[in-house]
Amino acid sequence: MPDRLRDSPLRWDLFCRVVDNFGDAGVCWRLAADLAGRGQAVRLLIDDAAPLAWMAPAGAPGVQVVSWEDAGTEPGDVVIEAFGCDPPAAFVRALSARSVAPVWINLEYLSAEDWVERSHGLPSPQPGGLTKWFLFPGFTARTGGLLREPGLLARREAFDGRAWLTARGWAAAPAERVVLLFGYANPALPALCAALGEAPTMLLVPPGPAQAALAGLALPPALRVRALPHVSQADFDHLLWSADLNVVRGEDSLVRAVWAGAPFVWQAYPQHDGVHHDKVEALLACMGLPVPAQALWRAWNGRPGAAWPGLPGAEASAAWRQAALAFRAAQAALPDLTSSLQAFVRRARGGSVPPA
Ligand code: TRH
Repeated sequence: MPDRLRDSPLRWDLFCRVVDNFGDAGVCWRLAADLAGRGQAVRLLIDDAAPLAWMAPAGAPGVQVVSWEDAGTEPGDVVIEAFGCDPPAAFVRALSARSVAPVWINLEYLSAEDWVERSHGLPSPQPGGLTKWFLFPGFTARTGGLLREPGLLARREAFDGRAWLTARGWAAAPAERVVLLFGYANPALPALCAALGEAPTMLLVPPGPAQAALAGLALPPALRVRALPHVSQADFDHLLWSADLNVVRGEDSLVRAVWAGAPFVWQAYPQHDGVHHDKVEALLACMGLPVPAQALWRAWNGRPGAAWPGLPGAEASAAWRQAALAFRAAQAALPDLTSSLQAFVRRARGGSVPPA
């Protein structure tokens, strides 16, 4: 393909359906803004734009937020449906009416499980002679990688968390460690609070089940809870960069905790059949965490039979910090998700991906 064609900006239609929580909007907004930051023209078609009011109050140049009703029937060059959200039927019919069919991608959920590598890049034939491609984010070179905007790690490196917290009016005392708690409802919360209260701690808690539950708990004197308002995604990153320990959940905050480079505990989105425990084990298997940190992850995720282990001691904590930095470095050495998507689209438009 001539370079001129390969490098010209494309029009991307990114469909997002907000199912629950904030991850659907959060992942899609980050991808939309990252694509636009790389010169692409993006329509983010979202069925409930309400979370964007606090997540991205300033919007982003190059991203147009559109409701599903206004999707129209003139698709761009690339159509991404996030998490199998099924774009409107009239829009899908219009895909095959274009002289060059758009590249149609289903961007799937993040998981470290083995099957992701096998499923990444698989085509699925669709009516009208179209192909839908299944692309997966992930933690290995045989997946699409993680969202990582250009310059992110340099910005993180130059960031002074304590100064930022003070400027926001959330200053930590010099002796206090800073912990961010973003989680689902969790019966282990009292045990975590007791463990955190063994040393001076400022616990930053965004709105949600943890914030609500903490209001009714008797807390140890050394544990100071700060209930936060919703902040923008950029400031959510700043919170993660300011903390000595991050407790995160879902998909997007997991990825951002990786880039923060501090020890973190991940709570998987709980599923009734318990499959989230497999996701936790798969991620643990590639993170190289010391055993006490692994035990904490399992207990925080309510793994059957996992007794509450307390927080890792000094030696394990130091090993945990090293492991967090090593994992970040390993992930940063892989292509980021947006670059992977762009490379895939270039290959698809050039006819060099395997046919369905
Ligand atoms: O909200 P989540 O639990 O979202 C989840 C997961 O994505 C899960 O896999 C999916 O199945 C479910 O949604 C439907 O956690 P997550 O993924 O970390 O998304 C939170 C987003 O909210 C993230 O982009 C950060 C953003 N955020 C802010 O920007 N500001 C805030 O103040 C807070 C609390 C969050």
